Amino acid sequence: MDAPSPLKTITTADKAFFNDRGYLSLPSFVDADWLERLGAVTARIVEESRDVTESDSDKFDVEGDHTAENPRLRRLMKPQDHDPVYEEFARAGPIVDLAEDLLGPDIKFHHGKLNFKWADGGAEVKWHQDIPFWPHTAYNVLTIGLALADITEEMGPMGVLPGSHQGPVYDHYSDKGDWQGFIGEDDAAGLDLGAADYLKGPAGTVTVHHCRMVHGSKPNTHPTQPRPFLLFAYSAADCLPIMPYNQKSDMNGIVVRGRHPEFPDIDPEPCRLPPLRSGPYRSIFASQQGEEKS
Ligand SMILES: O=C(O)CCC(=O)C(=O)O
Repeated sequence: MDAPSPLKTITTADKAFFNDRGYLSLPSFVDADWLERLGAVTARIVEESRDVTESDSDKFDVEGDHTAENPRLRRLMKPQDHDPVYEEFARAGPIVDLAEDLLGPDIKFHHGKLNFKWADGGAEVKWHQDIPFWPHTAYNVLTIGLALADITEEMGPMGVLPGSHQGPVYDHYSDKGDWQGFIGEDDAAGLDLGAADYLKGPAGTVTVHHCRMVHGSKPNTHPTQPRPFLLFAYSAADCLPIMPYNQKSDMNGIVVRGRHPEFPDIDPEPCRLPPLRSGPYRSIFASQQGEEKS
């Protein structure tokens, strides 16, 4: 008889897959009760966005043609600060057990976002890795995504390049030395983008990607359905952010599982630092599209 799994949410084969390929896609991971609660809050947030006329740096990132009659959200920033249901999910939802299975017993929260990618053209996310945006002392960092609605091929599902977390950390600066927030053409030409796995699935599907994973997504071409994808990043607690947080949040750096470590984990391989920000925070959508201000 097989020994009982020491893991709470996944099989040892899932964990081996994550270690080898750098990602997971877990259909039906989140139950109907959580989906209903998160869906109700999200519907309320969309209603609230009707009063918004332009993006701000704290809550709403909207497309240029967002209006009260036709809301077009790109992102709700730091959802954990804007409603207790998102906060409860980030602090104590089933994804924290999943983070523990992959990172170990002591876990720190890093940041959260809800990427809407609106219907009928919602923006692409160019190929990038996460860690150059928020370097840590080591690479035991991952992001967990939850599909709040069914995500089909035409809705711009997140694509991951299997195994790329074991490759280099790419430069996310332009040839002129400006921060661009995506992997430049020359490096991208060397990637086998045809091997990308696009993580589709019914509402409740959870994805995990390692902080060095090369990933991105195409525009949402569905005529009517946005693609609400809730993302929370966690690290092993001894893996510490090197730069200031991109956004101030009540949950920045809190230990959501286990305890604060005695010593940091320090990986000898450095990651080029992003620039120190002097203006308001801009989302990845704004920075990749070269918008002056979000
Ligand atoms: O929303 C997506 O498809 C990708 C999200 C992502 O890579 C990011 O927000 O950093």
